[in-house]
Amino acid sequence: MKKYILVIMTILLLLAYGCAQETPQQDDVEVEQPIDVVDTEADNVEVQESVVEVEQAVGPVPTEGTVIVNIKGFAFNPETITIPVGTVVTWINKDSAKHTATSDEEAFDSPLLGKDEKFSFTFDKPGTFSYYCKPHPYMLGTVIVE
Ligand SMILES: [Cu+2]
Repeated sequence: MKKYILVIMTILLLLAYGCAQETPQQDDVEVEQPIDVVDTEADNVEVQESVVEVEQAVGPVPTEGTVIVNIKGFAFNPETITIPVGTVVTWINKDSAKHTATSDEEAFDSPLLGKDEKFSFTFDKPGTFSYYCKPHPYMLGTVIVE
């Protein structure tokens, strides 16, 4: 019987390990779940189901889409974008000068972005979001979320 438990434990460890490799962000969840169901063969089946569930849960992060706004020549490009709710906007600074993307209404605020640095924000509410660059307040942009 002890041998049997050892075999199951080994299988579980392998499962947990394989899972952890695919989804490194969710280590805790996957490793903890199998541990309290080690007793019988029936439980072994349960464990495999729960591993599958976890994989589904951490599958592709919801990406309705990503829109890139380049910061170049002291301007946001494109200056105005219209996106559906749930879209991720990523600003990429292409200038050697440092810039920010800072919401007028404090909905979002990037750190100072150096050259080729990025900042992403998910727009999960509809509305019109005006923003500017802190060091260069004449740099203006608008995100319209529908
Ligand atoms: Cu700027």
